[in-house]
Amino acid sequence: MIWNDEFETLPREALESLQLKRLQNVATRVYNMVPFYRQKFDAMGIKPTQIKSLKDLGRLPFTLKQDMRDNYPYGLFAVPLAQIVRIHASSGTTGKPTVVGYTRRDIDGWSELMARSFVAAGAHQGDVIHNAYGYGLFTGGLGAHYGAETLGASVIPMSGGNTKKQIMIMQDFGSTVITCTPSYSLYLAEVAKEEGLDVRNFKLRIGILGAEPWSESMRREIEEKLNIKAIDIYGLSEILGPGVAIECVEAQNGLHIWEDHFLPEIINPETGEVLPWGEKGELVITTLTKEGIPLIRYRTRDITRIIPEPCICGRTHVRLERMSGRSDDMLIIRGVNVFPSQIESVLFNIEGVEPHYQLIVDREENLDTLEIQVEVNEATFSDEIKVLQDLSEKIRKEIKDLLGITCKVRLVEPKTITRSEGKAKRVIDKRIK
Ligand code: DLL
Repeated sequence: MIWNDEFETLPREALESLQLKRLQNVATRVYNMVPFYRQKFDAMGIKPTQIKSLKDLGRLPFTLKQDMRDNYPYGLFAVPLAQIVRIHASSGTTGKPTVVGYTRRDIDGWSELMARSFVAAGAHQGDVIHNAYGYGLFTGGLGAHYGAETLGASVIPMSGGNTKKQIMIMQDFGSTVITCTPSYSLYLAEVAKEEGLDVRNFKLRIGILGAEPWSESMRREIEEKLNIKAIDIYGLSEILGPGVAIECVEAQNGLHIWEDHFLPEIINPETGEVLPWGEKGELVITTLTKEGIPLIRYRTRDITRIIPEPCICGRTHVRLERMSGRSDDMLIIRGVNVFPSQIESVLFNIEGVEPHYQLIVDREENLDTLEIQVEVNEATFSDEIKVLQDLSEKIRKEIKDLLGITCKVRLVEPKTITRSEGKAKRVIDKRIK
């Protein structure tokens, strides 16, 4: 099923000419309305009228998260505040939040993209969508909510937290779709089990999971534990919120980015050089239709590649490979680049290990150290010491083989690692004071 047949299956040529028209339009708007962009364009000696083909995108300036901070709170808005009907913000770890504003048309556009995303994930009218993304400044809750209503499904605005109640509602209300972070979906299953319930027997069919990096092995774990199809959804507040890209249920392999609204590029994060499609690097997105806060070549810091091959679902929009993580989450341990998701895929393929872990990075006598704390299941935990020793040795060896780094493994008792209701915190880097 496709929500917007006309746009989702546009032949490549028509899609690209639409993109060019929209790019020219957005460049003109930001040049006229946002002093930050006018200065940047002028400094680079480029006028919006000089954009003649999509290749000219490369002549436009990048936008960084820092630029949003520098223009806090409304400096990058391209319309007067009187036309903004919604404001969201992403908390970030340091300093002021990044603020985004939506016009009425932006909200309509976002709702449509979320409706498209739900349908791509296999949801439809008649579904009961249990929305456990947080409502508030975070875009997850309201973004999914409006999309679910636009789709015509019945949405339960649960928000995050209150896990036992979530489970009761999910069971009693017959929720068929769950929207939350992947880590929270596993937590829900775990708490249900403690309550003597098996989520596998609920009516849930689909999980639309995102807002944090996760691995293919974690997907298998979720699909098994909840008896659902787990679909990866990607987005970020700066660009839209949830619904920038999503996997289709037909292929479950790569996330279609809605190219009539977003222009993706992949760059080398070190040099800023644009890489050919298919190569891995940092995702850069230009918004083509947003009015409130259009962004030119926004550097997402997320690492992925573009999959240009056509998809079996019939959508013509390219796919992004599952995010490997953020370039700023990438750990450099004794010079080796490591993404937490790589460690996750090792852990989740090992028998006896539970899908809850944390990575502690530190420095001892000028040498980086990595400790992996991972929970083991009850049965394994009460096993003999020898069994536990063999298990941690196995993990250590597999990490060494895959990533070439030596680590310390600490097997911990079930349920000792803090559970998150939103984005999981996987890394504690003690080197950063
Ligand atoms: O997390 C929006 C969202 C809500 C997406 C609900 C999906 C579902 P922010 O809080 O601004 O917005 O965080 C955006 O989260 O740059 C990525 O690093 C990460 N992220 C989001 N989705 C995925 C995903 C929302 N599917 C940041 N896989 C992004 C990996 C993801 N990382």
